[in-house]
Amino acid sequence: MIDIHNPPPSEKIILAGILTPEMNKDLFDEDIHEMEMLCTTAGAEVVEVVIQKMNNLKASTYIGEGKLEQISNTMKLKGCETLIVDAELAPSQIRNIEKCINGKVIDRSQLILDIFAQHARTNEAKIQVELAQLRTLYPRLTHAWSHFSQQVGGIGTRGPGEKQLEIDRRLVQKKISDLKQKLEKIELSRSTQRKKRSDTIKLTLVGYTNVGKSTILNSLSGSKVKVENKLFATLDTSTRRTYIPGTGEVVISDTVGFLRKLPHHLVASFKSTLEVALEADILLIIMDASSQWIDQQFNTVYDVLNDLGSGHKHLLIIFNKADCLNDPFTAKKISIAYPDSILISAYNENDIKLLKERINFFINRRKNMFFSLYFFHDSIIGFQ
Ligand SMILES: Nc1nc2c(ncn2[C@@H]2O[C@H](COP(=O)(O)OP(=O)(O)OP(=O)(O)O)[C@@H](O)[C@H]2O)c(=O)[nH]1
Ligand SMILES: [Mg+2]
Repeated sequence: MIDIHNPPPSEKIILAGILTPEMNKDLFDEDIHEMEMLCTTAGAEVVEVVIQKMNNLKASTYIGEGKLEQISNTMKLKGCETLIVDAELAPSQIRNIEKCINGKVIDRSQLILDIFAQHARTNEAKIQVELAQLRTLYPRLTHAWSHFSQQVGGIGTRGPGEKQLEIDRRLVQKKISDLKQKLEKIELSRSTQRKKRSDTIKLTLVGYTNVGKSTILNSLSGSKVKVENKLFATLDTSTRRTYIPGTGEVVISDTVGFLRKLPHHLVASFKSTLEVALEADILLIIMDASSQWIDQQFNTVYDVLNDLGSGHKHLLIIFNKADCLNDPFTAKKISIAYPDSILISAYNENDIKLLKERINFFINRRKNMFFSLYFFHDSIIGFQ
């Protein structure tokens, strides 16, 4: 349990990334920038960022040995005990790097899982995070087991070490299936609640993390969902009712934010939460207008929605943080690239009024489209 009144001193870390010729330099820079934000969100202080350009990744240690020696020296000099690597590392790579630097190694998935574990508040979020952690742990146990049996292998060598790992594996499997059952129960009671609201129009806010989804939910509905300048502040679906002039009462849900290269175990565990997006009549995709990586972030959101099977939904794109734009060209560029979008600041009352008008217009246009399709369909039937 984290004591918020006496937070632990921040852990000093070194962040490392490898740039190979086939990688896109812009995306790589975005990854590193995101990793720095993730480290800060996790409570770490990034003492140095080390980038190594390599033609090929090193299979055993991912990073070149010379670079690891340099990292190890810097860690000693600056009093760091942890190296965070911007990659998905195999368990053997983690072990090998740890040996070289004589310190702790964390990869991108572990870092994100750690943040999720810190931010989980509700029972459901805690179960989802634990499930993702166990799913990540499971192959590491399997690996340790196969590594052990390969080395020792053969008749007469099946000692307690192997048995212990088998027991651990079985315990993890049992725990995973228990947690899945608990989640299914929670999901069942949520879907019963959702059925009760089935005739009300449902809007869901989706988007990259830290773009202002919860702030917009608060501004639209007058609620006080937690807002923080941190990645993954929201892990649970908060649903609020609000009134849209011209439309009437609607239900709006907030969701967990997306990130490029989210660990797939995490996406799998949070699937039920994200499935709210599937049930929405309209998806409000929130974007950060001040981000340098608008297109990449939009593509990530769109890909996750497609994976969930809701990419075809009615989408209204909302560019938030208009107050952070320093030049008029960005607004112009956005309006050309995303012609049906709206640019607002969640903190500007007038913008929120305009947003409600746009939502009303969007809902009515959708209704009209539905009716014209219905009559078109009817007239074809009548013609036959
Ligand atoms: N300047 C400015 N800041 C904003 C605006 N909207 C939100 N923010 C800030 O952006 C940060 C993130 O806001 P949230 O509402 O927590 O973002 P989120 O998308 O819900 O983030 P996660 O739940 O972490 O995915 C907070 O510091 C907000 O105060 C805006 O229109 N302008
Ligand atoms: Mg949020």
